[in-house]
Amino acid sequence: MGSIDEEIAEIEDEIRRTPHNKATEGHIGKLRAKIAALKIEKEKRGKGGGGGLGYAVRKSGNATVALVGYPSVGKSTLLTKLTGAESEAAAYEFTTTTIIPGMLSWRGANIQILDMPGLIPGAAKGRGRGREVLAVARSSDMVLFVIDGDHLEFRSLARELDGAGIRVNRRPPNISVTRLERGGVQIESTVRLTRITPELATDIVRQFGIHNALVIFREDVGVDELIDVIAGNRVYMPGLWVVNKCDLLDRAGRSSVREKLISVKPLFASASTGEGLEALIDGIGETLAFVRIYMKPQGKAADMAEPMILRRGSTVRDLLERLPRDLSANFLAAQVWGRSARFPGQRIGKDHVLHDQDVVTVLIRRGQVPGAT
Ligand SMILES: Nc1nc2c(ncn2[C@@H]2O[C@H](COP(=O)(O)OP(=O)(O)O)[C@@H](O)[C@H]2O)c(=O)[nH]1
Ligand SMILES: [Mg+2]
Repeated sequence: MGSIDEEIAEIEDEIRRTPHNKATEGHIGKLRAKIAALKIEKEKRGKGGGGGLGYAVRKSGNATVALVGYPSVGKSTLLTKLTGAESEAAAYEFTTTTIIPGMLSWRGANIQILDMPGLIPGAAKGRGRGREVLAVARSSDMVLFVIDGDHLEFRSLARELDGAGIRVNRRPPNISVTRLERGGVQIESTVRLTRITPELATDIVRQFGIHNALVIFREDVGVDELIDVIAGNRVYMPGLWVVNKCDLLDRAGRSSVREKLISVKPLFASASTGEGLEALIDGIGETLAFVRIYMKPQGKAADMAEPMILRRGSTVRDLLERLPRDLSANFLAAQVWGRSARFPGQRIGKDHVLHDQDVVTVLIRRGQVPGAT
């Protein structure tokens, strides 16, 4: 407990009491910015007590997926069915939260799945070890939301993650904020802004203690997006929704659930009967969007048997991180064949974005002897 928590609670209370309409929009926006600024302040002071990162879940495999859902929807049963991981055997404990990892293999990629204690409403505020669970979700690559026919409050589940700065299935807003020495807060935009006025944007920037800055909006976004950009500690990741226990739903039940969750297009599965699990695994793999990169040692044939697995959007730099150190340390350039190449064997640098099934040769500085691989 501290005065910052109290201050935040008071402002949240004020937001609840204020009727939401056009006339109060600006005021509420400023209050939300104030809360975001206070949370940053709290993190700075708290360090460790603030529920930030630092929970030692050992990530392994090519990507990590966090199972997120209310208690008893079948997360642990799903983990066992998907990965064969026995909860008891694989359990490891830190603080009072137990995170159980399992590993799934999908088209050559190893996907780590983390089973976690159920979230309860208020988790983002620290209820029910919620902060620890959210910290683990934050450091994952994807969220798998698990719900069942009795727990369809999917919006509140998503809101818990949102409160922890986890943005699921959203892109980082295209706004740049450049701090300046003087000149006040200047708001510019390359598109017409319909959801925020320059005056309100200025007020929000100032709430964060920034008094001189150039802010450029390159898309038509609102207060929340601006706050996200200034707060800066948001993470963006894909998510997928699965309605477990579909064996308990008859046809009418399923269509009513599908109707209610239309905005998140859930998959249906049953950890008990196994129905829908194959499709769920494909859904997870496709959502993670892997690319396979085949390595071709200079002057030799490419290794088409064991690709390097990266995430879509990865660059040569990301690839180098996964290769033996002597290759990255002596990197000169790379050559690429495949979809990302303008012509076969194109010479590329570290920022080049690789595509699925590209073939890559790493060229190293003269005089260096390449090691194994
Ligand atoms: N009918 C049915 N029951 C399930 C299914 N999956 C899990 N359960 C049951 O739901 C209860 C809670 O499951 P558990 O995996 O512990 O849920 P968790 O709290 O989300 O980890 C257990 O009694 C499971 O046997 C399913 O697909 N169908
Ligand atoms: Mg469980």
